[in-house]
Parts: sequence; C-alpha cells; structure tokens
Amino acid sequence: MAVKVVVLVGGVGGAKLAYGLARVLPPEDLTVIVNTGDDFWHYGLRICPDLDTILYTLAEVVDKSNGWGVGGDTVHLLDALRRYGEDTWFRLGDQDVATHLLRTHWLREEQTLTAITARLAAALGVRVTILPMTDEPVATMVNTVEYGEITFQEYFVRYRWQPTVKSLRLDGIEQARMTDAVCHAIEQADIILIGPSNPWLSIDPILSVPGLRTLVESRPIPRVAVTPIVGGRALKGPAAKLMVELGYNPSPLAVADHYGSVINGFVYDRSDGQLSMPLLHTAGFETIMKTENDKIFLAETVLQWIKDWHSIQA
Ligand code: FO1
Repeated sequence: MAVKVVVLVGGVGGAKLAYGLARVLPPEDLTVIVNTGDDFWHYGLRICPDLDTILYTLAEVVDKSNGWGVGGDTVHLLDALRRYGEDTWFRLGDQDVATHLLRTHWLREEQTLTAITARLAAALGVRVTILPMTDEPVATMVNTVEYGEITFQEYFVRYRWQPTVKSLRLDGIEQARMTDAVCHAIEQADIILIGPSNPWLSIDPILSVPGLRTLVESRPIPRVAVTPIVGGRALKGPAAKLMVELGYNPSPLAVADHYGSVINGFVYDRSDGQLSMPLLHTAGFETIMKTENDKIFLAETVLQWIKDWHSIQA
C-alpha cells in the first residue's frame, strides 16, 4: 500500500530531509509544502528562496557548499551591478536569475505561484510535488532592536541574522488562502512531517495560512516534527539565537512545545539523551545530515519508526 507523505519545510535544513524522503519514496507519494514568507522583490524580480532551495536540491543542481543557489553558477550580473555602484548584498547567481526572471514573467501573466513552481520543477526533472504554502504574497517582517521592522532577507542575509529580534509579523497573512493543492495534499496524507526547519521563521508562516493549522491538527494520522535544535544549538541559522531573544530556552522540548497539538510525534537528536514528552511519541535518532547517506538514512529511519508505532503497512 502506498503511503502518502507531506512534509512542511523552509529552506536549507528542510531541504535535506525532503531530499532524503525523495530518495526513498516514489515521487507521486511525496508532497513538499514550502514556506514563502521569505519571498521578496529585488530589482523587480520575485525571489522565492525557500522554493528555489527545495527545487534545486531535488533537481540535484543545488550549490552544495551554500545549500542554496545553483552549483557552479557565475556572478557576472552581480559584477556588472557593482560597476554601477550597487550594494550587492543579496548574491544572485546568473543561472539563478533565469529562475527569477521566468517566475516574474509568468506571475505578470497572472499564473499562480503553484502553477509556476510546477512548471519550473517539471523543466528541471523534479517529479516530487513542490507546493508554495499559498499563492498570495506573505512577507515575514522582523522587528529588531537595532533597525526597527525589516524584511526577512534584510534580517537574514544583509545583517546576517545578527540584529536582536523583538517580534515577528506576517504581512499579508490574513489575505492568504490555502490553495486547493495544499488542502488536497494534507487531506490525502498518511503521514505529515515537519522538517528540521526554523519553527518560528519557516514553519509558523506555513501553519499561519488561514485554515492550514486546523486542517493539519484535524488529521488522525502521524504528524511528526524533526528537531532543528541539537545540544541547545541550531543545526543551521538563527533558530537558537532567536529562541533566546523571544524568551524560550533553546531545547528540543521547547520546539515540541511550540508545535503543541499540531504534532503527535517528535524526533530529537540522540545526542540529547533520552527525552520523554507527555502526549507525544518520541524518538532520538541521528538527525544531523551532512552526507547524502545521512539524509536517506534519517528519512528511512523516521518513516520506519512512524510505521511501527502507527502500524501503517508500506
Ligand atoms: N543566503 C545568504 O546567506 N546570502 C545570500 O546572498 C543569499 C542569496 C540567495 C539567492 C537566491 C536564493 O534562492 C537564496 C539565497 N540565499 C542567500 C539563501 C536564503 O536567502 C536563505 O537561506 C533563506 O531565505 C532562509 O531559509
């Protein structure tokens, strides 16, 4: 029996688990729902960093050292912009720009982000379904001590997530609608996973799309998050620093607690010892994914563990 898996992800961290899942599941059984709160306009181009990170990772063209952008890409466009005196704080590779150009062109033709993402994925040979969390623009705004409210990419890339965060706001979230594709995928899923992405910056925007959190919570199936916090530190990026600034202890327990009734299972890193969390199925596995084999192993291990506790027959 086929097991349909939906995974909610942000960028680089979530892409690793999505990659592992894509290697162990038939493409028709995997749907990746991606945060679009990081999306922004830059030089008139619509840039969707997390969607592209997932797309390039699953297409096996991602820059492996950064985890984003296209491997081996050149930066002639950035060099030319610099000659005009521009501050090129957001690094855009030349091949990557083709993605943004085409996406922007198709958006101007009033195609949806869902349809555009499907076209880009098909062209790159990706058969797994990649879905933006919504077709409406939503922007994660970061209220900082140093610069006031700034866009996510200014916070993350321009200031290298060093500003102190006071609060977060999702601009446009009230107008965002759950797409039919996202709704259908969640309704049909046998397992819902949350990747080891930043709960506040990457997963909360997805769960905040009106109706989405309630729909996930209503599904009587395994709903399992994988920790992005190991040994009190973030696997990548600002998760632990942000947790402290928002008043949380950076621990796997705090992450599980934050997801609350969205999840009924939680995977933490085995180096954190034996953790038990009331009302949750928990397991400690090797969650740090450095190599291709690590990604495949974690995906396989998590799926097998879920099948064992939920007696789902593969
Ligand atoms: N991340 C950086 O740290 N610096 C960059 O200059 C940068 C450029 C960039 C261009 C295209 C793209 O799709 C992603 C890019 N990223 C860059 C990654 C990205 O902004 C973040 O990793 C995510 O938004 C956080 O999930």
